[in-house]
Amino acid sequence: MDIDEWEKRYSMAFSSISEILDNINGVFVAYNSNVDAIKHVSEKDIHKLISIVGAKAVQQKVTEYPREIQDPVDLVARLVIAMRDGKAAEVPTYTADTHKWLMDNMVFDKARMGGQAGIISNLLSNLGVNNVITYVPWLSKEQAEYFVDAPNLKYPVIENGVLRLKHPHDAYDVNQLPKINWIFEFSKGTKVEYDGEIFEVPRDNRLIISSRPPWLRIDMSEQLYDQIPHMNGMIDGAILSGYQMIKEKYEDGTTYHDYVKKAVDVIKRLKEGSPDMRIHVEFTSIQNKVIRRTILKDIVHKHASSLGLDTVEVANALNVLGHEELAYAVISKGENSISALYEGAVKLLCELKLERVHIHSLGFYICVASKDFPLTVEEHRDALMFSSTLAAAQALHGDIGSLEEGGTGLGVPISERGHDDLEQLEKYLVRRDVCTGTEFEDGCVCALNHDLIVIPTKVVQDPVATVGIGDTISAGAFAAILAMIRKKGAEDRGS
Ligand code: 8BR
Ligand code: GLC
Repeated sequence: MDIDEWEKRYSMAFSSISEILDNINGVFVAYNSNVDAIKHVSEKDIHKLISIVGAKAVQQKVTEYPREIQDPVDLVARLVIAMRDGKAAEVPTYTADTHKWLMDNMVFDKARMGGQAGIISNLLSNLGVNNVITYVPWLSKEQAEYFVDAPNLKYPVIENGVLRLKHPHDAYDVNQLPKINWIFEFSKGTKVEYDGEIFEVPRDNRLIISSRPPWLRIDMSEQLYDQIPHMNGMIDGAILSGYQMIKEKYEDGTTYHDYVKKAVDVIKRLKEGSPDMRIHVEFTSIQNKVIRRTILKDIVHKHASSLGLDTVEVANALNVLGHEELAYAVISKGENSISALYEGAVKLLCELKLERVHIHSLGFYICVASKDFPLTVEEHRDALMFSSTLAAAQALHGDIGSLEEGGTGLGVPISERGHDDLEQLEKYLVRRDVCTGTEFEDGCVCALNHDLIVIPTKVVQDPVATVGIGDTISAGAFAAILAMIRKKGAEDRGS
């Protein structure tokens, strides 16, 4: 299908999903909201940071590839790596000294709602979803201020043993401290030179320094856990994220096993009495491989229905699931990377017993879905086009204040490069007899064991920021899916 035809489909998909979004009763969103301190890193900034900590020390640390920020050299080294590769990454820091050092040596440009759950909650609320029940275990006063002031955004509290839904502004804990992450955004073309090394940033992206204070727990009070079934009638699905914060061991003797069990129990409770409840897990960059593997094998496997991730995250996931070669092929720059991405998506779908895997990349999305999912490939495709439109709006404005503003993404052209990249996948699939070229053309493939949906996406030339676009894509598509399932359910009951 040529780009003009795709553009037409995009408009139709956006308006048809917009019309039915309010079919959704509600969505539960947990666990991670935080404050993002965003700094756009210029050439001057990166050279200043390198000179403060010393170019030789940075070079040494770049080869060691720190997976945790213990001191400023670790931080600058990970920033140099992220800028060199143009890849997104999130690295934890367990010491408050990192934030202090950054405050002493940098000035952030702006502070915004951060955390996958925080960003998604505000997005769904702004899109007008009837009930967005957001939950963060560490709701501080400062954090609460970053939630949009809208009546459809609600926070669960227990009063006299009864579940009540209040706005986060009326539900925070006065004694709770905020979690503040640093986001370093960098732009394509930025030149970096140090200790004999020289490179140019290959694409816009960001590095996240994620603060992990000792009180951070992916958790829920017993009382709230008991009351979850009272929420179920109000929601069609849940979007869960933040599991990356689970630690192997805690100072009080508990371990990741305790928190994984709690996480799974919450999902089971959400599904109690609502077997059709759909659970989307938004994956992210997880440095600790034990935790990464556990999240996939013990939380996502069998419990989640849908998984959203970017290409680096696909490689990371495949890596801990024992598919090192495929993981390597996914991140390689060669022409096989797109077919490896597809094969990786199928592996995740089957091995993790999911209904749907949505991979987003710059220029195209690939989604694989189980054959018994209650939507057609065309409907899946509408969900993807809806989400790509939102992503473009977010890249344009930095935020999406309303469904109407989301629609401004329609004005962003579809990436020709993304459209061309898909040809590699087409050749691969046709060669393997997975589909014919004609079937691939419109992005809807009904393969033997799964459905495959691929779309070229809209890409903004100079994005305001890239942080949070992945969340917008996954949440937008998942909301569209929930709306279509609801609509179908209503039609089936009517007929
Ligand atoms: P993560 O935050 O999960 O890494 O996802 C980022 C996603 O944002 C990418 O997969 C890509 O699809 C999208 N994106 C980026 Br990065 N830059 C974009 C741009 N300029 N326009 C539209 N989408 C973009
Ligand atoms: C992660 C980060 C958070 C950021 C978000 C964007 O959750 O911890 O700081 O806002 O990703 O996707």
